[in-house]
Amino acid sequence: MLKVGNTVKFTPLICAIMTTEEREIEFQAKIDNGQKIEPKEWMPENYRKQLIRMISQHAHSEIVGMLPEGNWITRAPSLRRKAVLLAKVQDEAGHGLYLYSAAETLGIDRQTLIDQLLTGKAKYSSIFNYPTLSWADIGAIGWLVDGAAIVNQTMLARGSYGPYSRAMVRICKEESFHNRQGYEIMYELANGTEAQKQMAQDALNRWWGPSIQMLGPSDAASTNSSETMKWNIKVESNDVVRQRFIDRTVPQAVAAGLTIPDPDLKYNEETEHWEIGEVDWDEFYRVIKGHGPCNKKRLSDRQRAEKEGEWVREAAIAYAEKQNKKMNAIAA
Ligand code: FAQ
Repeated sequence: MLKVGNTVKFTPLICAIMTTEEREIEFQAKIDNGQKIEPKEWMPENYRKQLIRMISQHAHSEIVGMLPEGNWITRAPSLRRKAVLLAKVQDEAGHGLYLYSAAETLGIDRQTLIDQLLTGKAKYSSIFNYPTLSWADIGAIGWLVDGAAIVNQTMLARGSYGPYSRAMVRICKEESFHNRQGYEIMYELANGTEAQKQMAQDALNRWWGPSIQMLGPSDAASTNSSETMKWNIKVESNDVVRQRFIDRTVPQAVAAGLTIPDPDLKYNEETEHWEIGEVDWDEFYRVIKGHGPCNKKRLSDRQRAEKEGEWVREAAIAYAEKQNKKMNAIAA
């Protein structure tokens, strides 16, 4: 193993005669040294598998996540709100596309990933299996769901796999805008008429628990963390990220005049953290096993969209082939 400045390097000749065990040691040294891993570099098979699992799950979440918000585009209360919501939903589609591209750098094609979603083999975030019952739910999603996503993803931006960590940088900037628009909706409702305030509080009551759960099971129950953290795919644990989200969000609720729906919530002066009551992990596991309020609808909506979009994909391929032929004829 050569160390040049702060970089761990191996010559191709040395790599060719290294055993798998030696390669794993070299790989771990790069990770521990804070180096990014790029697509063509050697990586343990499980590192590749873990990344494909996580990145594709993330991509599917962005795409399925468009559905609950899309439900309100035609019913947004003003033209400004409609334009903002349209832009947000469009951003989520863009995030899905970057993330599928990042997953493809690991040697899996997009259609395989999409088929895994459509057949129910791949997971997507638990949070998108809840209905958006009122306009305030759009505020709650931006404030809480994007808020939780940002806290998680700024951590993932420090992760070891180059294409994924770089995708996180841009995604987080856009999520920041999403988060502010959501908080603005909630703040205005909370400071509006009594009925509007109640609508905002009701949305917070329904979305708080699922937002806490979406950051993954407790560290003790997290089955992938030992691998994902050893390889810096995640650089902080689920509970650490969750605590940061809680500490950031509780004061925002107070500032808006809303009440976090947790009678056990209290501030610990010593640790300087907000402590919450029991998380409903039974609900979390029920939802990720397919028994949440909207799991069936979300999946059938995506299956229908795939079928209805078939002619667009066929037309795009036919057009690309035609263009290629034209270019080849010019070049000949
Ligand atoms: N939902 O061992 P761990 C967004 C599964 S994007 C469903 O702790 P890990 C943007 C997990 O897969 C939101 N399943 O797992 C937006 C594993 O099962 P498996 C999505 C979950 O990976 C906003 C099992 O439980 N973000 O919101 C969930 O080390 C608004 C054990 O868990 C990402 O995907 C869950 N919530 O840590 C869009 C970020 N949590 O796969 C539209 C990338 C856990 O072994 C509108 N992912 N599971 O069968 C991550 O950071 C990680 O995967 C964690 C979980 C932190 C979510």
